[in-house]
Amino acid sequence: MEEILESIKNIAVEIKSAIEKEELGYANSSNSSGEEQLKLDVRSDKIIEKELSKLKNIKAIISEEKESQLKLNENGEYIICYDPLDGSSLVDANLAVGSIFGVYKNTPKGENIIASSYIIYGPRVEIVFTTQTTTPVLYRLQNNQFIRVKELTLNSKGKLNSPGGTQKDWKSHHKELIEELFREGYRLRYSGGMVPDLHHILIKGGGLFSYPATIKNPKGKLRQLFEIIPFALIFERANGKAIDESCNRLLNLTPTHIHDRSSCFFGSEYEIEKVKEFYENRK
Ligand code: AHM
Ligand code: MG
Repeated sequence: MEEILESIKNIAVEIKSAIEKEELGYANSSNSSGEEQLKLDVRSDKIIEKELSKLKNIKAIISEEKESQLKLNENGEYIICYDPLDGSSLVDANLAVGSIFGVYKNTPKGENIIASSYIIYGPRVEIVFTTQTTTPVLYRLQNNQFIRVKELTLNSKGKLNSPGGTQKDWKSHHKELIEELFREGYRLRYSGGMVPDLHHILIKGGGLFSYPATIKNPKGKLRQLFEIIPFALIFERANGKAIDESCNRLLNLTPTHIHDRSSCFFGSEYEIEKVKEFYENRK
């Protein structure tokens, strides 16, 4: 695991530099979900592929920006699924973006994730890394090296409400859930980047991030292997909870295709109980 963390540190430095120096704009290609790729998506994907290819322990990598898996070492132990630059369309607005990694043993699915990590490129560059048995640790880039800052744990109740998706497409019970949290005094904190929005909740000690199934996107928007399952491990290891609209643990998700999506709710204990109140027996 140390090796993978070291590799993620190198990736963070290289992608940060690409974000600062490289030209924005489209790459004239689209990914397998049919979304137009930005030059920075392609560049970040190449940086991660190059760094992870150096590790003998990696059997294959699966990227949000690639159609299928890329085999690396026949005898490797791990499969790493990653989103190279999540929220890349926010770079032109100079908002924070991130990279997300899930380390899987055998078939990539919720119960096989053994470690996960994300990098946040904001005013500062930081990494959060966790394994199946440890508490997530925050590292910060200072003077060209990453220093360990602290462990991240959530309180049983938070104050932030981070509701994703287009509001006009929300189902009525979802709208009621979000309104109930505001009535209880929760504050709106939504940047449109999954990494900074979830990081915000982790740093402030609690709250709810939701990206529901909507009328337009009946399976939600966010991808199971690259985005949802890695964050589910981080939230559970930080004493939080992570469930889908059927109120099942996101760590029980088994995708049938590598680019499968799911509804998702990440939060501390109190907010996830609220989700259950509004979602149980209603879809
Ligand atoms: P991307 O992987 O194409 O960048 O999309 C994922 C992003 C997430 O970071 C964020 O939570 C979500 O899309 C925001 O979607 P919306 O604008 O519909 O709220
Ligand atoms: Mg993404």
